[in-house]
Amino acid sequence: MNETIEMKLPKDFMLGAALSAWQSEGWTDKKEGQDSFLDKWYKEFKTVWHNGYGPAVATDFYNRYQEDIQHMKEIGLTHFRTSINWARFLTDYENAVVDETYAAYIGHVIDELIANDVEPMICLEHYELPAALLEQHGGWGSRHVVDLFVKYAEKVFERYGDRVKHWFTFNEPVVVQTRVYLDAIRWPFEQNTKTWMQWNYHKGLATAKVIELFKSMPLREDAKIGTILNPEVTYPRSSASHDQEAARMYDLFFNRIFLDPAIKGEYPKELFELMDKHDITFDHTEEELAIIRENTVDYVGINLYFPNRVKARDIAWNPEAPFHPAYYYEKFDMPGKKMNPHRGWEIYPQIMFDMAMRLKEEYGNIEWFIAENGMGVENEARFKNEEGVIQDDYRIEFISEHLKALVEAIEAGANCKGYMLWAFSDNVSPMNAFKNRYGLVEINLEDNRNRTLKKSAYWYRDVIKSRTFSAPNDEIYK
Ligand code: BGP
Repeated sequence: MNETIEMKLPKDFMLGAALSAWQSEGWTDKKEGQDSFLDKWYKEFKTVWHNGYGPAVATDFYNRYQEDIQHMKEIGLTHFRTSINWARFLTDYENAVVDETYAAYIGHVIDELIANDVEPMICLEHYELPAALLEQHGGWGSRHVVDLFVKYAEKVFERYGDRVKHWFTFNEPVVVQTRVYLDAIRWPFEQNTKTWMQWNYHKGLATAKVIELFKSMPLREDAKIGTILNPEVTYPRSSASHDQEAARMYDLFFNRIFLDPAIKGEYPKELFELMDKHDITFDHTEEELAIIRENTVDYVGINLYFPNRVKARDIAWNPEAPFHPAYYYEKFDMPGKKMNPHRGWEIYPQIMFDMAMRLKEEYGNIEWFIAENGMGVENEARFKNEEGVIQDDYRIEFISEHLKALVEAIEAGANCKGYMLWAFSDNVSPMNAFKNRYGLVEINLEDNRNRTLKKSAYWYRDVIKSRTFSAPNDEIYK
């Protein structure tokens, strides 16, 4: 047994949980032509979706949000983060014609949250790019799609800007194009590094343009806007300079490409040099770069689950292959690392502390919070007790270790304002669907998707109430 230590959380520290629209709501009332990129991928290439589950029903949040919000209230979540499904919010993307049925549903969800003392946090895109815009314009490869996103954002702010305080442009904007165009491991399996880079840039530009719009609109006075990023804390294999360089390159291509424009308003100069060298420079104008410079975020949400470990390449990059940033690094499989075997992710709470110090030292100690962290575990039903409650002590340990590292970072001066667990309830992941369960609340697929709180939900409730928790004391983060 580990020795434990009592930890105290700051008084106003946000303690909530997250979900997204497409991973929870299901397709009730969805109209023809309202597929998102994820819906389309599910329809076109179902074989890769675990046991055939996907966004079609998801957790049926659309029909069951009242019940779910009662559970949020029972747990005492201070905040709930989700997204609005762009593909469903409009019936005509070019002219931003609002789907009144879907918009009314979103309005009800927001009102119900507020009435139950759960502050909503709303993200404008959690991979819900309309499939029609992918087909007609190449998705985020198109400058026109950036403008359509701004039009959509305007409609959203008009409807809910009086009630919602926390706004975000994207969730993990690097992910879709990295899986699709860079690594080509997801439908439609089209490798194109330049397209990857263009998507990265247009999402950065879209964030700045939406912020510009946000500042011009009459919203709640205390309304704030940010973006939710997933920079990976990247550790080099060794202290040798070639390994250090590999980590620095990874960081430039995957982390700084979003962190720098969002927070500092500019791209690293070196990134432009590298893009030129490899002929993948994104199309841009000086005017657009000025918009990025002048419209930085109020705060950032950071999704952080696992460390990234790299080393210098042992084998030279295949000169015939299209350029990939892996030209500069290889993944490093560290012997002895602690694993969550279900998700295949390393467990290393030090990432919380190290990310916090980085934001403090390199990004002006901007306000931020953990927008996602959590543990996906397969076949959790085996951990049920006689009352049918999943005894997810592993999740409680995971959260406490990570929260402890965060509290220690705050004591060391980090400007971290909260922690959102992924996820409020079990939900559908891209491809893995319901395989790995993340929720405080179980969704029982064998029994009409009924909800049951897990042990972690009661534990989290007590943490939120008492603002204290006990954590293993075998590591001190510094
Ligand atoms: C994040 C996403 C979430 C969620 C989570 C869990 O990257 O923002 O939408 O899915 O990861 O990961 P996975 O679904 O791959 O298990």
